[in-house]
Amino acid sequence: MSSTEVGATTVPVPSQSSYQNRVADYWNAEENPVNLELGKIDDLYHHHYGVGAADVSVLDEPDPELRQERITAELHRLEHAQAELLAERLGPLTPADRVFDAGCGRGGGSVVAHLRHGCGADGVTLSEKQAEFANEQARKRGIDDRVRYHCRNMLDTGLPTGGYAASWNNESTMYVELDLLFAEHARLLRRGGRYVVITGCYNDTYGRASREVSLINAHYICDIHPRSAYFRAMARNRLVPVHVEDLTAATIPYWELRQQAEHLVTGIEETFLGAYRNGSFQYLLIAADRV
Ligand code: GPP
Ligand code: MG
Repeated sequence: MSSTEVGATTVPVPSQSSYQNRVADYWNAEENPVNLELGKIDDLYHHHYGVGAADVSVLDEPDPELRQERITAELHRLEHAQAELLAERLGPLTPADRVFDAGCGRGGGSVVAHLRHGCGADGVTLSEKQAEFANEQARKRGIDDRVRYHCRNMLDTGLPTGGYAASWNNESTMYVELDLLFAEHARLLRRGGRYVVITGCYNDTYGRASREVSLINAHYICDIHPRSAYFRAMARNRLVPVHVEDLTAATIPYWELRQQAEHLVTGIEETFLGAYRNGSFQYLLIAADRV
């Protein structure tokens, strides 16, 4: 807690906002089977959705227990494909490089980047529990000297200026103001470094946030930005887009399968499908160069 002068009185300023405390509470308490059961398969715990064609034959598996297992594995395969898609866009990287994972969750994305490129990684999350979990996973894999997780604010990381060859947000930008976020990425990235974001954004061509987008905001306690806001904020913060990909069509099969996974649903599945189908919401990848 620091303090600030207002007139003659001194008002305490908390180091973390009440909103950020509520977000941390959510993720400290979160234990959705759709995240934990998928992660258990290969100890890669993701907090994002999937991309690519789904093998819907898993739904026809006659043995009920095996059917659940096969659906779980198929959803995990699609989420892993999304993580690889992002990691591929970070490169080329070498083991001498470090990367920064903003909103790292239980840590899966940093491990995927490390396994693919050999790079070191720093992940940050507001959740103490997630950071501890992720560090424990890194210890179990024997990569804790290379991949580290910190309970910190992605807007104010305290990590070294210019220390990173690449950085990303995988579905975590909707918790922060984009100008503040991109200023921190621009500070952390070396000149010529690569920034990648995968996000759900609302579609400016639809108008303002739809009912479905508002329901998603309420579900996760977040504030989904319009697509346009990303490009404005990047332009203001030395990040120049080099690749933009609309992944909306590629993520719909994941949601269609997840909707039928009775053992894993969280209740938000219909809303995502409705938002994508009525054109109010898009799943987007943007890669940018730090100039
Ligand atoms: C999913 O994490 C992502 C978010 C919480 C951010 C919101 C994303 C948008 C694209 C709007 P998760 O894997 O923990 O969610 P779930 O528990 O639903 O699988
Ligand atoms: Mg999930």
